[in-house]
Amino acid sequence: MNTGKDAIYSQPQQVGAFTFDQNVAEVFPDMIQRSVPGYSTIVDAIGQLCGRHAKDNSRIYDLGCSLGAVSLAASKYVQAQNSQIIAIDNSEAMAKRCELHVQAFKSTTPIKVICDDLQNVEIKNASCVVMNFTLQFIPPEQRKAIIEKIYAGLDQGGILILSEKLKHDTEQGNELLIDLHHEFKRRNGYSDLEISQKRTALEDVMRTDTFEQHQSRLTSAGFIDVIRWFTCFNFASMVAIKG
Ligand code: GEK
Repeated sequence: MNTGKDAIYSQPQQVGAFTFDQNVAEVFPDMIQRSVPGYSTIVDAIGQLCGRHAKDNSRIYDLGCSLGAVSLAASKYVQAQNSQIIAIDNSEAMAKRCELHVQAFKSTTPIKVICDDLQNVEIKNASCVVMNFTLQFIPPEQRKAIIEKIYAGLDQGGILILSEKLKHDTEQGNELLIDLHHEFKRRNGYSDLEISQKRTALEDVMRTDTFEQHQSRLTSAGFIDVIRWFTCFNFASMVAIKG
């Protein structure tokens, strides 16, 4: 029976590469809540940021939407007239469940769910683009082009909200932040086996950058300011502003 509790790595197993499949989609709210420090705070604040920046007749993009938490938070706060939220995920299991959540919520700002690679989707007339823990799953060599495409699709004064797990630039600092994060997971009920098997599964799938790498990529693309508004251990969220 599925209880909604993440027990995917609770038994010893031959660990393969992590994928956002049906098993993950079924337990995703529990998994992300127990794994990402400050997740609920981040999602709600992203909704507020979208509320402040969304303009009439513009689009808000939620790239790598999973089950639509950010889209639903944005729809709670956005007052702009004739705006639309576009939620994109390339996992069919996620996009299907996201559609169900969106239908159940009945938002005043319409939310359109698209199952596709975010790189295939045109971004235009955007006042806000959100990547909440998604860029880290894109192969590093493709990240620059994605940030440039987002910049081009944003209206003047538009924002990109980018949340990521970060790598610290000293080995000692990095180990400290990893330790603190693992302790956070232990306190949320994950065993050492679960933590270590998940780490193995993510090894080649999630490759983290340092804050400085993100900042320099964003600035090179044209963003005039990068504001790091949330940090807890090795997790951070930033807002990049198009002038
Ligand atoms: C949340 N934002 O709850 N195109 C589209 N989607 C992708 C791609 C891609 N190329 N690569 C990965 N994804 C969510 C959480 S989870 C983060 C985001 C996590 C999708 C992938 O299918 C998954 O649903 C999501 O990005 C990353 O606020 O699990 O740590």
